[in-house]
Order: sequence, then structure tokens, then C-alpha cells
Amino acid sequence: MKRIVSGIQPSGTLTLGNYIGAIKRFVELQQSLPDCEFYLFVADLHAITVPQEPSEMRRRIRDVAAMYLAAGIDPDRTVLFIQSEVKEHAELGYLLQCNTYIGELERMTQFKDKSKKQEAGITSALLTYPVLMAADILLYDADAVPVGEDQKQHLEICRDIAIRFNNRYGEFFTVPEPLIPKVGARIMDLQDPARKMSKSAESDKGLITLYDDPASIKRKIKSAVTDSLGLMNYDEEAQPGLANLITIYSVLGGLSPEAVVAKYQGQGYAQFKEDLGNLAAESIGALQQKYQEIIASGRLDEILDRGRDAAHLYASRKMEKCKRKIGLGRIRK
Ligand code: ATP
Ligand code: LTN
Repeated sequence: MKRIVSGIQPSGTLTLGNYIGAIKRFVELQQSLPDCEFYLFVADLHAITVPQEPSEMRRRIRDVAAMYLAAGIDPDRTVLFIQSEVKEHAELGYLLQCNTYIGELERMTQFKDKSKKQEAGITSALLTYPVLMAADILLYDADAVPVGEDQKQHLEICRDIAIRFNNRYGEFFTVPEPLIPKVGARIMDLQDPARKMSKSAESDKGLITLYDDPASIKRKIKSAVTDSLGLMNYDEEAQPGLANLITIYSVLGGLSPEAVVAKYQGQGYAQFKEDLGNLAAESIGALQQKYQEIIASGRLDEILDRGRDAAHLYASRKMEKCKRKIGLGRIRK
């Protein structure tokens, strides 16, 4: 049976970018692929590669899990769990580090970007971040990994690590395919369309979070940077701000970008922005309502316990085999 695996860091407040690029996509796959198994986790071990306030982090871990469920993750279809509760992730991460070169990690753009942002105290775990991510994926023999565009390079190194391991020790890991959406793989900052909308951005002006109230969502969309051409086109190069808004409309409204362009052809941006503001406020409002229901239901812990046990069962078996393959441990007489 094919397995699909993904994760999100509890490194800040979830954004519309996370929802469109990753969460919504995962839910759609879960609904459209009845023959696949799904594993989805809160990547808390990844979040601590940069400083986090402990009590904040603990709250966000629950928030991310609850938001996944609010978005339509079905705990009977998807094994939903917290990464740090399945110790094999860290364990396999170490074994894979022994098959990864410093040079290839130093070339990762996310490492370069994140270490540039920090003046001092760049942790060694920030460098080895993609190796832990490879462990998350290879531990479950994932066939496919749905992520946004920014994770493409990490998926490539994961594939390289798997292939290298298989060449060295014999076929063992499944080499995964990235699943990157055609539309919505990279939602941009509303104030700076050259930058990715990111939950760890310094200012929240250009990002819509999944906790924003309707008035702020509408305000942020209204003040989103566009251009002075006043022409409804889907052109990421020449009109990046507008293209970003069209993308958001397209995904939330279930229309192709071309259909959105056609719908607003000949009109200025104001009406389009107003409608998009309403659409986004409505979609996020519905999510928030479900989120409150999940929190109030008191089911979260039971779901996460079940997820942890199921994930651990798979992971521990794979890990045992992996150690044997490498030659660790003793020979049983
Ligand atoms: P950080 O800014 O702390 O690095 P992030 O917002 O990039 O975090 P991640 O937890 O790293 O979020 O990513 C979770 C998932 O959301 C990944 O699959 C990632 O590709 C996707 N994602 C993140 N930002 C965007 C975006 N702006 N557009 C589309 N997908 C995104
Ligand atoms: N690094 C990812 C989060 C993540 C992930 C994974 C995604 C950690 N482990 C395994 C897919 C599969 C990110 O989106 N920043």
C-alpha cells in the first residue's frame, strides 16, 4: 500500500500559505486516494532548531494538531501525531547523518536564509535539519510527500540520502516523490510579493494567519501591494502581487487562475480585492469554527495518543531493521 507523509513545524502562527500549500492539499489527497495510508505530524523537533519559548511552543503544538483536524484531517484515515513523541525520528536522523555530507547541507537555501537572519548562535541542528526531515519520511517508507515549493530542495536531498543508503547497504528505503501543487505552492507576502508568506516573518502585515478575525483579513487584502497597470492578468513576473491574490482566490474559490482573470476582466482591482477579502474571511472563519469545536470536544489527546502508538509501531520495526542493516548491535546466538 502506498504511504503519504508530511509535517508542519509549530514555529509560529499558521498562515494562509501553510493552509493553501500544505494543509488543504493533504486533506484533498486523503479524500481522493482511498488506497493510500497517511501519516501526518507536528514537527516540533524541527521547530527547536531556532530558539522557541517553551510554554508558547507547547501551546502551538496542540494548535497545529487541532487546525489539521479542523481542516478536515480524518483521524480514522490519517495517523496524526507529534514528532517528538516517536523517538525513532531522532534516532534515524542520527543514523542518516552518518550518510550525509556537510557540503550538501551547507548548500541548502533554507539553511543559508535562516542562518543569515541570525547573527550568532546558529545551531548545528539548523544545518542537519534536512537530515531529520529525511528520517521523518524514510522511517515510514513514504512514496509521496506533499509540501510547498520551498521544501523541494529538502525532498531532493532526502532522495539522495535514500539512494546513497540503498547503494551502500542494499535496497532498504523507498525513494519518495515530492507532491507540489500546481497552483498555490508558494503564497507570497502581501506587502512584499518577492518574499514567501512565512509564519516566522518579523512583521505580520503581509501575512494572513488562520487566527485572524474577518476585519483584519479584509483589511490586509485590501492593502495588499499590487501594481499601477490596472489590468487583470495572471503574470507572476510582471504583476507578482496581483498574481498572488489571483492564486489565493483560485484555491479558495475552486476556480482556475484563468477563470478568476476572466471573471474580473475589465474591472479595476478594488472589486476583486473586496470579493477576495470576503472569500478569505469566510473560508478562514469556517476553519476557526471547526477548530473551536475540536478544542471543545476534548478528543485531541485521545487522537494524538492513538496516532503516536500507530506511528511508533511502524517506526520501531523499520528502525530495528535499519540498525541490523548497518551492522549495529550484537549478533544473536
Ligand atoms: P517557517 O517560516 O518557520 O520556516 P513556514 O511557514 O515556512 O515556517 P513550515 O512549517 O516550514 O512553515 O511549512 C509547512 C508547510 O507549509 C510546508 O509544506 C511548506 O512548504 C508549506 N508552506 C509554508 N509557507 C508556504 C507558502 N507561503 N506558500 C505555500 N506553502 C507554504
Ligand atoms: N521542513 C518542513 C516540515 C517537515 C516536513 C517533514 C514536511 C518536517 N519534516 C517531513 C514533509 C515531510 C517544512 O515544511 N518546513
